[in-house]
Amino acid sequence: TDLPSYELLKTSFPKNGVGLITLNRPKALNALSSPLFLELNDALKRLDADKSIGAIVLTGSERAFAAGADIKEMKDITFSEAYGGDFIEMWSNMAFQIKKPVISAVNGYALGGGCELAMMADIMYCSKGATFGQPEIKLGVIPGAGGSQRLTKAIGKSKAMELILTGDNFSGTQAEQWGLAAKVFETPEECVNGALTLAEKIASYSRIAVKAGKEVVNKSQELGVREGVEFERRVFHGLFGSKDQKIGMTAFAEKKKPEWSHE
Ligand code: CO8
Repeated sequence: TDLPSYELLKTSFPKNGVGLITLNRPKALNALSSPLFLELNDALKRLDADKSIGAIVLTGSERAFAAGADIKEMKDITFSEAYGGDFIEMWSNMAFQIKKPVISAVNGYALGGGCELAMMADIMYCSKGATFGQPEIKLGVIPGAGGSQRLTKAIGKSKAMELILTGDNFSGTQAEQWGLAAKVFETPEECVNGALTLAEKIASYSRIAVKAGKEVVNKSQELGVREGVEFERRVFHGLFGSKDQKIGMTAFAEKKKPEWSHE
């Protein structure tokens, strides 16, 4: 596995089949500038295409996952520039183009676009002391990278409305209680380790089955139950054309450990 070296990201491969991306713009608390997003999208795309990788972990520092979109970069843009240039559109790549599971490990501030980026991941882990929020209302705007949709789907309308219209922060403990995060950890280090362990487990399964699992769960966010169940069944049927379905079920019947072909 070979990634180019980035200016605003660190990348590493700390466990089997796992790519770790660490946002690395410490002086601006990982504020999400366009150059940072170009690098993030490049790294995600390369890891997604890399056959040796089964899952991706995205994290920041102990102090900040990301303190939001870069306010200084966007403060002077006009409507024409925003609309004409599809401002923010490329921020959605992680949610809509990456097929491998992405796990966000959130420590410190995850505000505005930082909270939205964390929510774009397939699974979120956080530490108790993480600080989440959608403070855009305080800047005279609203969430622009999916916050109003993903937060509402995750925690319900009344609470999401309250948070988005007040700009109030909430903690990692609350994020887990409300179901926004799948797990909460005592410390930032445990949070990142927990995410890496989870990623390694996912990467140990058939890539093709994991890809299908991600696809069908995500469809549940868009389809009604009946259409969703029908979609799931089609994908399930399709897996009987994969080598790994034969490998997995044969190994079970023979009481062996499956050796996945990922095909
Ligand atoms: N943009 C640009 N610079 C930032 C940002 C940001 N979002 N957040 C922090 N910084 C910079 C500060 O300006 C400061 O720089 P400098 O040293 O040059 O003055 C440096 O980071 C350190 O920050 P502070 O000195 O403020 O650190 P504190 O510990 O005092 O405070 C806070 C930390 C509370 C996190 C504070 O920095 C803060 O309130 N930041 C802004 C949070 C915010 O409002 N975020 C939402 C931004 S709007 C947004 O995200 C819209 C989303 C639209 C789409 C996004 C797509 C993903």
